[in-house]
Amino acid sequence: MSKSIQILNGPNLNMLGTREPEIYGSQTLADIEALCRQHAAPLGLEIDFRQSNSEGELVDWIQAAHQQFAAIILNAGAYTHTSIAILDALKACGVPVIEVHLSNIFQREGYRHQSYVSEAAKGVICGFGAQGYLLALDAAAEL
Ligand code: CA2
Repeated sequence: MSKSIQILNGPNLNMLGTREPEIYGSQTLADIEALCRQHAAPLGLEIDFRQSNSEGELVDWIQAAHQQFAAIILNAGAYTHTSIAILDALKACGVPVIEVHLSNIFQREGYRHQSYVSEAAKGVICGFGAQGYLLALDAAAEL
């Protein structure tokens, strides 16, 4: 039976490909989802790929991940730097979390250097653009 991985994307990531390609690349979120599906299949992984601009909806999905998913790959967008609610949900859900960012958040503004998600994450991948999601799938396959 193949294992299922939940890939969650936070606010504004639905806008990828429309602006700031020098920071986030030119691929859309749909392009990234297609790449993830292609990459996951030979690893024997199924994926559930979602995006929300709402903090509460992300918390709901994380709460529901318990006993459904082998891992969560999370790009929480700007909530990374602000959301104790997402951190609490991640800590409680009992599912290993891999944090992903398209950009290298440590090369950017100071307010992006802090991640609340990292406290609950098994590992963090940032700065590799869309490739970071694929690296996270490789890591999830090893968990
Ligand atoms: O680098 C990442 O993946 C981020 O999680 C992306 C977030 C940012 O707030 C984090 O600090 C780092 C923002 C995603 C917004 O993406 C847009 C793309 C195009 C147009 C508008 C927003």
